[in-house]
Amino acid sequence: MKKNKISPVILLIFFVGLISCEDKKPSDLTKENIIPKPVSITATGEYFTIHPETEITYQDKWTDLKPVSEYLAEKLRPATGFKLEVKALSQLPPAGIFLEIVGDQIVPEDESYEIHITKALLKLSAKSPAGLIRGIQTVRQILPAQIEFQEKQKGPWMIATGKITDKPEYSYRGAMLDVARHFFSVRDVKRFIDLISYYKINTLHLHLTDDQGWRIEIKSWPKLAEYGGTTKVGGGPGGYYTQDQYTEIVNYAKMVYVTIIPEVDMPGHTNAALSAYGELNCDGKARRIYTGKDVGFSTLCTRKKVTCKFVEAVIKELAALTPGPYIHIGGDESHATRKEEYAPFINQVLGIVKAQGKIMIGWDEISQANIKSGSIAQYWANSKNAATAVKKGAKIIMSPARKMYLDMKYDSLTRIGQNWAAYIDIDSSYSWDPATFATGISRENIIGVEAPLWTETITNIEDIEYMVFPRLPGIAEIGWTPAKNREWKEYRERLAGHSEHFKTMGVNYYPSKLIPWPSEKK
Ligand code: TNX
Repeated sequence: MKKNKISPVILLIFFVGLISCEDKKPSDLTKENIIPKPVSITATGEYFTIHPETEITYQDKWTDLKPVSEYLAEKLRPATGFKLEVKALSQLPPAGIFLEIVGDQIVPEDESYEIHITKALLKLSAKSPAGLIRGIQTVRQILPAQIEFQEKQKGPWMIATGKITDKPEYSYRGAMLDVARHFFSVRDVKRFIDLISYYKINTLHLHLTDDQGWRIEIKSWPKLAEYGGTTKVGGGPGGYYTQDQYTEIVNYAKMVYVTIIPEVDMPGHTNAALSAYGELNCDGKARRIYTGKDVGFSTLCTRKKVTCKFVEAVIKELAALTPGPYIHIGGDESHATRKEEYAPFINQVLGIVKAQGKIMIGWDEISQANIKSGSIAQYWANSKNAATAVKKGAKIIMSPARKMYLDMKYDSLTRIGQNWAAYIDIDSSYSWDPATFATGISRENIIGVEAPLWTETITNIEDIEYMVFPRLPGIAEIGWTPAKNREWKEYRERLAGHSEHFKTMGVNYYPSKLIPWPSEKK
């Protein structure tokens, strides 16, 4: 009798078929597209899987880890559809996801972290909750991009095994949003925080006042917001944050260890205040509300007593709303201020900020004043100013306009934005080193980098995203990854891999031709 034998060839085809029909399994952790690039990654060639029964546990002796663990669970629940229970434990579990603080005490400013991934356990260790939050962003990036969808997806949810060790180069990694030229809702600002924190940005500077609008309620000077906040560039309704709404933003940012820095720009860029209170003008007459785009025409009357009272009241209320260490006082483009009055005014403001227990930040022009160690100058245009600030002992935030300004067009065809500093495509935005950029400013003088988004031409969150992405991930990497570990050609590939994440997060991004996006985006 002839046996019914299956030919080995058919068997082989069957198995190959089986393998290729299987979902793609990650096996090499070093191949993941992580931005900013971590310090070191080693791969062990297997994979960890998040299951319906996976629990997120944390060391029970640190109550601060509960909200951090909940944050991770909330990020993973929608797409997985799993329960992902969060529990405190006294010791390392055999399986699941575990968050721990290494050492006997929390070191709040230390953002380093380690992720140890084995088949059964994903262990995230750091010296602070902030470090754990940064590590969580890495975990999100090494999961399939579908994890960012808000509806349940098929999965599976696998992560390649191995170890990631990471820490930031600069302690200050910021983004700035101008909510004065156009006003953006609390919801928009929260979305902005979600997106920047995904790339380990840890500071959000809000440009709260300018000629076109005053956007923060000041209870002792109520017309600032009520009148000064009525409109915006181009006219139409403006808006402002009540102190409660502002606190909502501060608390939302705190959850992801992002510090909010409020900026009230003075003595220039103050037409909104000058329209709300006539007495702040030297001639005592209230200015008309302004809806244009010019700069440099307005000034507080710096020699009046009432101006000093105004500054004191505003800084006092702002400081009370600000758990972070910094208050930004602007100080840029004060072309309408008498030259001999500018520096004494900034000196006075510095005293007021200090009296509130805060550190003063100002744009690089403040180097003309008696700033000393403890103050921070934000370099945007004039490297001589910044170098002077360094000589006076101040630290520097690097925001050179021709590299960092997110309102600059990508190229001449960009529909929105400006081009006075440069056209900035992704290569130019990425390929530079803050520590060697300007003479007189070296690594030890720099606390970090910040990318400002001015909004004269930007009116809604879709346009914000279009200007911010995909430049911001590169800027975040400049702040996080040492210059010697960064290389444009390699970065370009990694960024291409992030288009998946942009899509699942619903980010409206500019598909620069310089990036080898996966084919459908070309
Ligand atoms: C310069 S940067 C400004 C802003 C404008 C921006 C537009 C700085 C300190 N001042 O007032 O919005 O250019 O790109």
